[in-house]
Amino acid sequence: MPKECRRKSSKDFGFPGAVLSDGGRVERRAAGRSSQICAEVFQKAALVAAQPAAPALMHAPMVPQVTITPEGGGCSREIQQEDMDGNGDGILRRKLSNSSISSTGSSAVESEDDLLSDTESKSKGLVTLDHLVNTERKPWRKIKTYIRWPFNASQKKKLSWVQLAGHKGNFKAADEGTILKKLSENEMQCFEKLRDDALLPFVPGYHGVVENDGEAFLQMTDLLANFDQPNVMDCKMGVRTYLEEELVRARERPKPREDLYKKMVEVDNGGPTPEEHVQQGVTKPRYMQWRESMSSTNTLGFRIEGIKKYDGTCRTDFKKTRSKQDVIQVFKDFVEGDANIIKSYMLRLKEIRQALQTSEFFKQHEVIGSSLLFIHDHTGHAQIWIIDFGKTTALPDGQTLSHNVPWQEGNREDGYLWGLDNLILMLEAVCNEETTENSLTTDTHTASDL
Ligand code: I3P
Repeated sequence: MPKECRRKSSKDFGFPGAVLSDGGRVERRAAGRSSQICAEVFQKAALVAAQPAAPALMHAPMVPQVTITPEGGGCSREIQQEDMDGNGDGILRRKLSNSSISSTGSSAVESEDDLLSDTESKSKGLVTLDHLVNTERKPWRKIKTYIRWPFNASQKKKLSWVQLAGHKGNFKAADEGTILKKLSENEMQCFEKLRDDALLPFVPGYHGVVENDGEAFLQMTDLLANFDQPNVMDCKMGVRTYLEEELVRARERPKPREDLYKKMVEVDNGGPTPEEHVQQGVTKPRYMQWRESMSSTNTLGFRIEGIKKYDGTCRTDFKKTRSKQDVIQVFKDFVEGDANIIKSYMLRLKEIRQALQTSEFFKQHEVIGSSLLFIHDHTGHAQIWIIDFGKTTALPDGQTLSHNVPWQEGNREDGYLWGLDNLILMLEAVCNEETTENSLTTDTHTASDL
């Protein structure tokens, strides 16, 4: 193993425990407060216990394509499922049935923000970020990850931030080496459970819940703190980016959103259906499914959300980055051809995969909308973290997911492992200049090969 790889272990980072260190403003909340939400989530669906299976081939579309058309006008909703074995001929169509999943109200989404427009969300008083710079020049609006951005040694005191994905206004500056993320009951529960899990070395250090300006936040380790002019990439994992219950909600109470319609049209005017063009709105799951099909989410089980380079340049224009070649090219650009960085990333991904296989948390949760955050700098330091658990939800007691079988509504599978295997194969392709698109599509790697 190259030295460069060996020294980039998770031990490079501290993982503080539960003790809070935020002076008088710190206040721990009783974990019991949030148990109600999960209890309700547990009741929502009859799950199909998935059988372990080898990951699908790279070229096999894994996720059923779900089309939800607006209510009214008698439009039907259909699932079109292509089978996993890559034949491409296993088209299955079935009507979504409300009986396949029950809707019991409260959810991991915690509010109806999933159905609200940006404006509506903002009106709910989301906090704004201290020290956020140049926000008006950022080309993106919805971002998921804020991270502190150390420009150079002499400017270490001066805070700046990177916003790569997620909800604007969800983060705040905090004590040295930490950041505050707006409290999500769901995410808090995940971090609490992760304290004793095999995934602990791969998730941001969690310092508990703090109150700031009357709002509750999760205090977490600043993942960029130990890097010098880092490069950062956010990859959203899984074949599905919305919760099953979001489908149910949209079906029962469709709420076409104009902001999502506009985002869709901006990328592809042909995206909306004629009906959606007329109403100038699309539902949230419809938008999410469209995003999944335009990007590599459906076909590879992950997608690139955003990249911030050491020189300050940002890219979030990956909505149509779908093919293997395109994804590989983005990775090549990201590491600027540095094979050692790629090797470090591959090693870390394999460590993550190993941990996922032994993780009780992973077995027992549907992991939706979580990302892998890639960070490296010019010193060769490279790390990957599992982040964003806002839509990661626990399964009912005794039920587990395999994370590498196709999703069908009701089984809650997320395709996380399948996507991770594809991601590892992509990085191997980047490492190996000789690897071609053709060899990737005929690759028959399985999890045990990795
Ligand atoms: C957003 C992205 C986010 C999602 C957000 C979408 O689309 O899919 O993951 O937030 O929904 O608008 P895009 O990447 O094209 O900007 P959640 O994951 O929290 O659902 P929102 O508009 O309801 O916040």
